[in-house]
Amino acid sequence: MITSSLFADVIQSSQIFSQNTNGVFTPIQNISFIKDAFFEDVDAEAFDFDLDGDLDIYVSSGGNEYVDGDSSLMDRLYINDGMGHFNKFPANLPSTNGGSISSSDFNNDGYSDLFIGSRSMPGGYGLSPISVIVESSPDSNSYFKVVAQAPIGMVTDSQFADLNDDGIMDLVVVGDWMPVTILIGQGGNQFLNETSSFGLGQSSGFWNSVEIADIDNDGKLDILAGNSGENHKWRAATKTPIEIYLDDFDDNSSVDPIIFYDFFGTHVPFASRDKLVHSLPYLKKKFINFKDFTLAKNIVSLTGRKQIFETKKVFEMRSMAFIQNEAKKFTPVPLPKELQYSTIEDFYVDENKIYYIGNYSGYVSELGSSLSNAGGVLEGFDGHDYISHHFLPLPINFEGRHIDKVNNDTFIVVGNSNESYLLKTKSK
Ligand SMILES: [Ca+2]
Ligand SMILES: [Ca+2]
Ligand SMILES: [Ca+2]
Ligand SMILES: [Ca+2]
Repeated sequence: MITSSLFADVIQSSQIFSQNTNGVFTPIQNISFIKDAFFEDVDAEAFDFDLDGDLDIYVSSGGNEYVDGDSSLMDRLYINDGMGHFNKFPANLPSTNGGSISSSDFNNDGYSDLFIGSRSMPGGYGLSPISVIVESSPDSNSYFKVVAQAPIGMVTDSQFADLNDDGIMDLVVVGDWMPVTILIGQGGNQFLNETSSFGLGQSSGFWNSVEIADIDNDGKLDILAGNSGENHKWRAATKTPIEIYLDDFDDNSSVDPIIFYDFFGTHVPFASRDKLVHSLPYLKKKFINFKDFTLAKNIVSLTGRKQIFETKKVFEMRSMAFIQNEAKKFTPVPLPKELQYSTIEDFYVDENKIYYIGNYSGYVSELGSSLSNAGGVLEGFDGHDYISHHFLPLPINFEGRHIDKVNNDTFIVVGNSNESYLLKTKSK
């Protein structure tokens, strides 16, 4: 019988290794299926597409080398034959670029439906690609029907849950340069963006991961959101956000993202004079030397442009808990300091323990790497205090992307390369 865990399912079905009995963690050999499904910026979701009792797997594709609509970006659906063999299903699926997949039968017809979040537009960093909500109907010719689409943001993760406890599934979506976004289900295939009314209008961050759980055990669902953390060149606060300005500043028909951030109380461009002049040659005459350049305190004095096509802000760099209160608003609570040492890429909540994994080395070189905390376990966190924190026994530079429970005392951590680890909790 297939369990509810994708990882457990994949491992059992592929018979990759027998149960680990001695070591604390064991590297898993190169597993083509996991590699296929989980390389960076790509997500997979297990659900029973054909209602035959086993889990099938939907995989989103990605890669910045492809343009939108490229067949390499087409998502894939693998049907489980019940014996653990997965066969590619010949359906015409959306072509997304990275992002996040989540499933839930939100319209209650028995078939699991999907949110397919897209992360980026090739060649258009900062712009929001289209994400879609699709209704699954295996009996029809099209198999999947797009019921909603919107350029919601640069999506990295998502999760369905009934946040407001009205019996209808809701959806939480996070990503880069966007708030923790709340889409409240209205019944059928309708969702309404209620981010602001839930108090999250100013929650924009570089969110990597989201997990919904009742953190403080009061019966109302709360949100854990993994961000860049505080060990980062950039700082952000409500009054001093990081800003990205998106426009075709040199009129060559491509978008030029320009970032400003707060450097010890001064709003400064992130790119150096040389880099900016290289991408926007018309600035060369304006900023002949570096001293001229220090006078560029905002986008208007830098570019001379008063109307900007699109501006996005980040107010929060810390990984956070958002605790739902009686008034159906979320109160932001920064996670303890150990969880701010690095990016947080995934969470797993298990009774009163929050497992998390992190690290990220893919930033542009000016930002350096975030490789100070591969992961840990936070025990007894109630939205204020916690009982203990332990680091997971992972290599310090390991870049985990997914953590999941395999069985009672074993977790699997999948990395961004071929390396993955099994972690066994110590028996007491
Ligand atoms: Ca199935
Ligand atoms: Ca459905
Ligand atoms: Ca609901
Ligand atoms: Ca709660």
